[in-house]
Amino acid sequence: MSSEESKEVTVEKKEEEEATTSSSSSNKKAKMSVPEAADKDWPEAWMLPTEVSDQCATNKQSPNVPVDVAALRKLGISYWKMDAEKFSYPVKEVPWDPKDAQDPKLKALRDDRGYSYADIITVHPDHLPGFDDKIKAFFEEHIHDAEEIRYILGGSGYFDVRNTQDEWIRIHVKKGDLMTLPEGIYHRFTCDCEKLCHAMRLFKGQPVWTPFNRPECDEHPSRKKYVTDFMATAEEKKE
Ligand code: KMT
Ligand code: NI
Repeated sequence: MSSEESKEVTVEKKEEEEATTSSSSSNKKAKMSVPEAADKDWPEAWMLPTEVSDQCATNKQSPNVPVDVAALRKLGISYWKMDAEKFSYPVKEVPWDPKDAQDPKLKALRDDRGYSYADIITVHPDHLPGFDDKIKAFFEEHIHDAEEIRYILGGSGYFDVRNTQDEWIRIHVKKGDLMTLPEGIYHRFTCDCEKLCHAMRLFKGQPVWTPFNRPECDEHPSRKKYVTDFMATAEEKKE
């Protein structure tokens, strides 16, 4: 079974099913995890050149060096395709209250993964106070001590992540993309040339957005955890 298929199976263990003696179907209801998107639906990703002069430009190498979904998964990235067309969202709401539960897939994903907090912001000169400074801060290479979860409701942008060779991968996120970056991964964000990114930020528990910039964060426990969880295994798999 491919890793993609295995992600789509129910998470309830067989033993738990066997332990259910009652024939009542409600007792047997399996807890479903919301399946990640098929590889073909993931955002486009490519290698950046070592030097980038305009952070908002695509900055593809010539010829382009695409990065496949397997490589993104290995770095600990997850991705769900959402229906952002069907539901309406405010330009800004901090925190966001999903009135009548709204999108059932989003609700299921939040319940499933414990994303109890959500807010909505719009990265645009007219909607984000201190746009220029914020954009600079987003583009500083950093980590967080928690997962970074972003659902793009409109517009687009680039998340750059470091691969195990410490090279930059650029991921082009657009409307309908819900992507998670694992705790401790080196990353940065920038708008693309459209300079508009309407996004929901999700979090488990009380949100902490503090970035820890490189290189000061090299010894941070979250960085060490990331290295153990994702870089060591990637090295081992190469052997
Ligand atoms: C981040 O972490 O860089 C951001 O929150 C950017 C705005 S959300 C797309
Ligand atoms: Ni970040």
